[in-house]
Amino acid sequence: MTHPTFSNLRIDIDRLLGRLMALGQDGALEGGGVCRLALSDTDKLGRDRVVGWMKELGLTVTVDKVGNLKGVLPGREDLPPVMIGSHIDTVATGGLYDGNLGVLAGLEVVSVLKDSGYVPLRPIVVAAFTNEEGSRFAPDMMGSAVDRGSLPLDEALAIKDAEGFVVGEELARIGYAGETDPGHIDPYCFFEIHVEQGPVLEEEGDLIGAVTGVQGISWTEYVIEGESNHAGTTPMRLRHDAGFAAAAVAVAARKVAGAIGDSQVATVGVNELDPNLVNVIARKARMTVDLRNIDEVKLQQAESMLAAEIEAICKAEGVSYIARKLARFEPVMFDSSMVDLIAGTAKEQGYAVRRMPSGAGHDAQMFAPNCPTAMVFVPSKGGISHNIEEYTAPEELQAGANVLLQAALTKAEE
Ligand code: HGY
Ligand code: MN
Ligand code: MN
Ligand code: MN
Repeated sequence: MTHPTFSNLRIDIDRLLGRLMALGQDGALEGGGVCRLALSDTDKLGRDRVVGWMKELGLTVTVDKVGNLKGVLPGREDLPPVMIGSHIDTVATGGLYDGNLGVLAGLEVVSVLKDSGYVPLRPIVVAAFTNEEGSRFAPDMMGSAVDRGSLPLDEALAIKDAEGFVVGEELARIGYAGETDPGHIDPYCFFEIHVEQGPVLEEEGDLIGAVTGVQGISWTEYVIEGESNHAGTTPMRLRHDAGFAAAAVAVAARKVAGAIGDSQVATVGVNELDPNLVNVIARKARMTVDLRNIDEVKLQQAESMLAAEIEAICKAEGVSYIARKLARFEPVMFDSSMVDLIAGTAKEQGYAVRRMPSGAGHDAQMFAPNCPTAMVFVPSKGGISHNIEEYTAPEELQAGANVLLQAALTKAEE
């Protein structure tokens, strides 16, 4: 499986940890963790730092029109490159590893090549995609979706956050409205290493996940309009309570997940009431529902079941609602030969490996329809992520990055 010329190469875990901790300073939260929302001032700090490292490594750096960063290390021949990518934006209660590991492990691969003097046949590209999280600007995976053509650039640049800030203007404000056309590099193949963000590897005692595919994602925002009124004087029969309707929708989403079963998940992550006062019946509720399933047909079933529930809830309460689709990605399966490569490389290095789907969305899912794509998972302590307690042990990071190194160099010699 591995090539004699590079099978002895290994990553430097102290250097990788050093970069992870340094990047974790950009948007560091008081009690630990990181808040580096896409296109915020802290995202700029992180971008500046990563671009600095790319330049130190002698990479040719490009910033495209949606702010995707790419650093190119030439190969022996000018062939379609092996791309290693992920994201450095985080959710507001983010950890040190989600996304960041994927970009910094890519830089670590480049550092190992620089140290060893080994030049692979194909160029290596390290990419950091804009707004993978989608917490501030929906949809998620925005930069990689634009890069792969599944989201039009102009549409992305016009998207607003809840406060009315616009993607294109925020990119310019932080100095990352690049000149290059997104998607200017079509990779030979794509790798993403990522923390699992779930409990499976830890519970099963496996060290490496050879990811088989990524769940489909359906994000919908509901703005429910009722009638504000006095909490004490308004008889129950006369209420049009947007807050109650929103709560009933959350219960319905949970019910739908139970009815569909298997890998179906449903989350109400946003639920804002207006005027949000103890003695006022809410006139308005803005909420979101995140539905996911690895099976597209079941995901569609979940969407239509929930739609029927919401229609009935709002009718019964005498409130109106507007639904707005924030994101919709179909499930993807990764190229089986790439999954085999990850599993085989991990086994060769003596790591317990399991094939598994990803519950979280990833930039890799945007590349899967275009080119052979693989993901390497490493365990998340307690299955925790999107939480400041997110943690993966150094030896686990080291194992995952070494599997990435060997797998990426194997492809770079094809
Ligand atoms: O929502 C997700 O799964 C990813 O973290 N954007
Ligand atoms: Mn991520
Ligand atoms: Mn995430
Ligand atoms: Mn990802």
